[in-house]
Amino acid sequence: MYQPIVGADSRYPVGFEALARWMSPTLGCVAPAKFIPVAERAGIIGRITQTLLKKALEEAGKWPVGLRLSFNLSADDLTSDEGIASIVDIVARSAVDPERIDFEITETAFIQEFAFDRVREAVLTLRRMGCGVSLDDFGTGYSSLSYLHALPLTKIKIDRSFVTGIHNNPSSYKIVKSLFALSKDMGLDCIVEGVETDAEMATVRSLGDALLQGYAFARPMPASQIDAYLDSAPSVCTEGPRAGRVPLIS
Ligand code: G
Ligand code: MN
Repeated sequence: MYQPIVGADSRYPVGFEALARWMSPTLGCVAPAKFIPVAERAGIIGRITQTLLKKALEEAGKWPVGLRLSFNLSADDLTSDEGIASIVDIVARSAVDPERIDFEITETAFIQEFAFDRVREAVLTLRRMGCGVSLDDFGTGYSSLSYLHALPLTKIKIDRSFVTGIHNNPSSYKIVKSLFALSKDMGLDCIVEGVETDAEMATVRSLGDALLQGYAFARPMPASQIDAYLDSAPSVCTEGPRAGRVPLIS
């Protein structure tokens, strides 16, 4: 599935995050939070990542060239030599410019201490290819700031736990406000995830011009619905290098 990420001011989609779903014949639709950890323990996450990344890049190749793809990586992808080599290979073979891709990583990638140097190397490799790297679920781990300090990241994604009810929760409000300032000072883009209601949207927008994602804009959708979504979404970006409508190039 693909969920749009939009500009706070324009609500213009700037890209989509690819989200894994497993349609099981017996269990129905299984959420990634359930099956990804199982796939990691079973040692098959590398193959799942490869399959999903190929599919996502194939789809992204049909989008207007101004739109980016965000893709979630798991700890194993970042800490095994084959994992990162296969990702580099898939990106290199795809028709999508690496500069249009953001890889999302979470702190769980660093749970084992020995993994830190490997993750750093992996992030550097992705950056050298021209890809962006975002720290996902920012603020929920034990040492988000250490990772922000030590890794060459390009974006942070503020976790939805700080966004839920932000309009009447002063500490959420102050945390998000401070994270906006922090990301700006560090030259990082900032994505606020999990924006579900108009009240949350209005409060987040009052804090600055970040990128937003959540049910308030669009739920994750199958690739087949993206064209229709782009036709109905705010389609004229008035600011920045993509001002004006970019035609589909499929
Ligand atoms: O960890 P990560 O941020 O990548 O997780 C994304 C998950 O959150 C996806 O499974 C997606 O379906 C879900 N999601 C996306 N938007 C919202 C939202 O506005 N509210 C909630 N509760 N979940 C969301
Ligand atoms: Mn994510």
